[in-house]
Amino acid sequence: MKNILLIESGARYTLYPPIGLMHLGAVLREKYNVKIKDYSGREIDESKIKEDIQKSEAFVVGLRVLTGTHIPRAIKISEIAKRLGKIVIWGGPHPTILPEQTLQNPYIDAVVIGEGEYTFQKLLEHYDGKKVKLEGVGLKKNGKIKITPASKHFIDLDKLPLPAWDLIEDINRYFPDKRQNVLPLSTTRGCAFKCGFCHNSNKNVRRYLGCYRIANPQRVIEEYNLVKSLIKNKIEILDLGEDLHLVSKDYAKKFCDTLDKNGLNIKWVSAARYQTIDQEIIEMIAKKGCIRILLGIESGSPKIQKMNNKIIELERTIKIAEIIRKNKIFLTNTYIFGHPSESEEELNMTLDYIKKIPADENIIQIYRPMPGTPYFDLCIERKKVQVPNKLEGWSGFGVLGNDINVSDIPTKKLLSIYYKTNLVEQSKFIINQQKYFLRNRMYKKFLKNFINNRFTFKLKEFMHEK
Ligand code: B12
Repeated sequence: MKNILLIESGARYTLYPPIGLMHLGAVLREKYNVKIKDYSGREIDESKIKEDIQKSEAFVVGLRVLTGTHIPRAIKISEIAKRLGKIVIWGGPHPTILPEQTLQNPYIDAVVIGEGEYTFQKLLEHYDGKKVKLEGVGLKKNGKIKITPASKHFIDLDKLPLPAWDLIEDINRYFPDKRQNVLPLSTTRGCAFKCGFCHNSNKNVRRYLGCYRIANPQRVIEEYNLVKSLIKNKIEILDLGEDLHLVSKDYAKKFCDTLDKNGLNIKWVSAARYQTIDQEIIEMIAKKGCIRILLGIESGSPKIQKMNNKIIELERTIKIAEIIRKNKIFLTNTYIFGHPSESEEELNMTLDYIKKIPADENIIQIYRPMPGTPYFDLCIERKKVQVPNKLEGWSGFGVLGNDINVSDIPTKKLLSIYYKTNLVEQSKFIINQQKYFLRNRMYKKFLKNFINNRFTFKLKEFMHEK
């Protein structure tokens, strides 16, 4: 069996398990010796990378890459791999959206567009000298870039092997606390909705990743048991805060019943839309361990909501938010300030909304143009962003401190409202969170949060990128 090395280029200040690579590794290990390296949460060190690649004796080095801070790191790793004579293949959100431009980089031989479980296998067989039909990939042939059509191979999440948690090195670093660790799980693919700002609305994502799917909740139990058996500390919370977890009442019921049937009494965090939940669901999930839910509101202006493809009915939303809090589920609402074409009057509607809808936490972000989304096209049309003509040009996208004002609100005003509102909201949140830690005698968490809260995190990220 030949060796392959999968690398999570990651971001300097975000340590997160390489879920996408573990999903791939689980399938590929049937035919290859797979190694996974995760450089997230640390500075990249060129000599260490060189050593890792050499030691792996891999014929292919595959990287998972997001738009933004991942890019310069992934280019550096690819350059090192290429110098060592490896075949370099990129996958993940960025090359999925921009396969051609990614391939213009001299250190990248091929890209996988969208889900990789099936198409990557075929690509590896191709590089292994076999004659195969390539689908869902881009590659260079005689110096020319070729993009193949999408694969028709349907990926049934319930038929996939469990993610290869055993292939990651030093698994315990993702679970550092003795008792209070969070296990992130990915049980969905695609999205049932099509929001203007979201990656899931991209045509390549929809075509090459396919429709919305959610795995049978029984797999959550199996994955939890697997990770539990591999780590030395305890898991306290399951994090299902992916793009869209609680998609329907049927699924919510199935999820809760599965936890029950397996006798798993554990806390969990979810993500949904106001449209997909109601009183019955909330009361049910609260009883079965849901402690926090993330819901997007984004804007208080009916015009912007329509543009977002996310209509929020004010009266119903307030009622739902109240029910969530009454059931002691920590409610996080998210908002975007400065949508494309947003006016000051529309932003003021959002500020009013924030005051009306109860929440334990309001996460407010300035709109950040991300490539391939419907809004990105709108920003180009309105001449608000310049499309980078090289892969390197995407390094600052989505990164704090590189904000581009694409709204109709004067920049000074937008930033001042954004920082002022955030200062109030984040302070309220940190105080609430600290109170919660003290109340529950989580002193270590209290101290850690004191040193490492969102303010200091963002400050570090900002200083690093400057
Ligand atoms: C968990 C998560 C986070 C975590 C961890 C980040 C991380 N390392 O992924 C946190 C909270 C930190 C985060 C932050 C951000 N995130 Co985020 N996040 C996610 C989320 C919800 C799940 C990721 C995941 O595990 N997916 C499950 C796995 C199975 O999917 P996958 O990784 O895509 O892998 C599959 C394929 O892509 C492919 N593949 C992947 N890698 C490779 C490699 C090779 C070699 C091959 C062949 C194939 C391949 O095969 C895999 C299996 O089919 C996704 C949404 C999503 N559904 O993916 C957004 C997402 C990745 N995030 C996104 C964004 C925008 C951000 C932020 C910029 C948000 C912000 N405004 O701050 C930051 C940037 C963080 C950073 N600098 O790293 C976008 C990315 C868009 C883009 N163009 O890159 C996504 C897609 C959300 C969205 N719907 O728009 N995020």
